[in-house]
Amino acid sequence: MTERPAYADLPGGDASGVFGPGDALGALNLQTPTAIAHAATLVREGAVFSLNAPVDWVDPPLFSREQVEHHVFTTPRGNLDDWLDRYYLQASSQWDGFLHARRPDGDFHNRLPAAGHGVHVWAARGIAGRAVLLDVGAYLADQGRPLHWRTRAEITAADLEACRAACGVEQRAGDVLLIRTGWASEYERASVAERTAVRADTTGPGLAADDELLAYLWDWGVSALACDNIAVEALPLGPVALHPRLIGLLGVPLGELWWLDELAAHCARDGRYECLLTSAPINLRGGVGSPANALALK
Ligand code: UVW
Repeated sequence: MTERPAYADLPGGDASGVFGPGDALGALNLQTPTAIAHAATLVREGAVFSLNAPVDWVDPPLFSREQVEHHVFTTPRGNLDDWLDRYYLQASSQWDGFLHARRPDGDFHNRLPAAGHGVHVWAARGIAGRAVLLDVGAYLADQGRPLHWRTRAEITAADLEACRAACGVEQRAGDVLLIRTGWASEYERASVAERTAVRADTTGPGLAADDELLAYLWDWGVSALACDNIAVEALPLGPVALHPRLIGLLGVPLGELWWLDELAAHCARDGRYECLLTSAPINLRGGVGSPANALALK
């Protein structure tokens, strides 16, 4: 791979063409065989963590989605089979694909037509590599700046860097960055009334949508980013949102609503905030998003 330009050298923060004119993998290109082989060396105990909340976990569903319905039927040979009605692919732990958010100028990532994208492109290769877990919620609480899951707060590049340094974990190109805000833990504990209130008002903490944040992620070489909150970025959105720039301009897949608690607890216990991560996006031609199907291994 040719040398990747620094964020400051990307015109307008646009990574179009960096990985080639027809490329639909974006930052996933940084998950090179060398990076993946290194990530495999991080599996030392055989501990496996599912990072997937249940399909029907968010209840009532957000953003005018309807609740999934699971049906089971008996086949003519007497076996059981099942199907889902109203299975919104982005309703629980999921990836936003490159069709989910356009660039600020309305094009899709790398200026490809819609037909050039789709989660099937990612499914064909899979997502794998070293993941770094930053438990920013715990870190900021220790600093006397706790996040509240129903209050808007911006997590800055400086916060991420301070948390990373405190964890003693290095940056490597190709890393999948996992950011725990604590939102998912609070949602898991919430009453029906509190969950219903979330559907009406999704206000909550998330990443700041500014150039420092974009530069931090790009210059690190983050190949994908997943958080335990609703939309990665702070809600409600500010005047300039992160999605069009992270997905549309930089080509970084965004994971939302990931379940990171057991992994975070394990990292806190052994002091190792890195692991092997695998994720198998659904092989859906033209898919806009995908269930995460993500595992962390240590
Ligand atoms: C935004 O697009 C801001 O959020 P989501 O990915 O959850 O739809």
